Amino acid sequence: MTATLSITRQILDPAGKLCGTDPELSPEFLKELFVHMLRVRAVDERMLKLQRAGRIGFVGSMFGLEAAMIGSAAALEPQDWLWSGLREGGAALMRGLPLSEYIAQMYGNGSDTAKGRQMCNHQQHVGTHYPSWSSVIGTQIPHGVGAAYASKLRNENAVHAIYFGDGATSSNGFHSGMNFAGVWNAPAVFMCVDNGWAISVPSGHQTAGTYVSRGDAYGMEAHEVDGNDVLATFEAARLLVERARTENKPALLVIKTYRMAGHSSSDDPTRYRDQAEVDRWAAQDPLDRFETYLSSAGLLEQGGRERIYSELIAEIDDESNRQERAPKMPLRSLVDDVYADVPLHLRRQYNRFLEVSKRLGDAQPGDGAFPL
Ligand SMILES: Cc1ncc(C[n+]2csc(CCOP(=O)(O)OP(=O)(O)O)c2C)c(N)n1
Ligand SMILES: [Mg+2]
Repeated sequence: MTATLSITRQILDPAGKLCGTDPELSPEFLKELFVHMLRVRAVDERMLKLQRAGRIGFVGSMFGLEAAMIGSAAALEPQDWLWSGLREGGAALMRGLPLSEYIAQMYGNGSDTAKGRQMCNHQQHVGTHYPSWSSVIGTQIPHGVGAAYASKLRNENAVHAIYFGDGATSSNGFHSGMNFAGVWNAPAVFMCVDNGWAISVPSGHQTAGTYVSRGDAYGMEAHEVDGNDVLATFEAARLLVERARTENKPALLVIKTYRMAGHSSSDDPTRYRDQAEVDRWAAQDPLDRFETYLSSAGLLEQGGRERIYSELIAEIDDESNRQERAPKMPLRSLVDDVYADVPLHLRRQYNRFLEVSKRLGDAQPGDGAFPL
């Protein structure tokens, strides 16, 4: 029987002071973590503004979750996989999803690698092992476990980090995925991002027990960390990821944090939660906490955060402008990729659609080349 790992719930207290063992990470790595966290916030802020301005369709906010996603995903190696729940786009950017592809997907334009077939804000990236994710809660969990088992059989030395929210712990996928991972000893780390809410359902309503106790139920080690503490989250994820890699031991990490904004750009959280609760969590802001720590360690100069933030915003604005001007996806992509020869009923539908788009002035140059 392997010994339980020694994992601390908190390393930085909400005031940014060291309260656990210093993980002694290099100054470069610490600064990188901070920039990645700031990028998440900057992307979030800009995408929400674009959505409010009617330029893009939908945004699932990452506000408040910066330490949870960056800290945990920073523990992954390039050969590892990240199976997204709903809000790990910022972690994907850190792992190499190009900002241009991220924003192209937001616009669903001609550069979108999903060809506009996914819902807005549902990115994917082959190069960094970031599979396209589904809005259907919990479906990524058994997919990730199956892929983790395949990696084990192929000796790929890859760990699969499977992200999901507190709400997803009530899905079939969660239970069957955890069970198979335990039975198969799959190299999977289950990242349960408990952000307080599943749309309007508080996280305390998903189970009469605790999330961390679910590990026991499926024969795997489980820990809870303060998800607003990037150092504690990173350290915990690092230990569990390395054990999964070296011993094929799955594990559950409950990352306790708070979704500061609405569930999505379509939600109004003031209808179901108190401002006092939001204010309590604002006082634990993961970026403020880490900024204080870095400043006191002499790793961030005065005004450093503002400087980095405005550089990130400039880069995002520049890319958003480019993607807004990019050509649209050709209409014929509607009937591409499924049949070698487009069948008659789809040709008819396509031709009717082409007529409508011509009438509305939406047809792109070249679209007319395809009436069949
Ligand atoms: C199977 C299924 N049921 C319901 C929904 C509607 N739905 C979308 S997101 C969501 C809540 C998800 O909460 P959680 O897992 O905590 O993730 P979070 O949004 O907090 O990141 C629900 C119920 C869905 N998409 N899929
Ligand atoms: Mg949630």
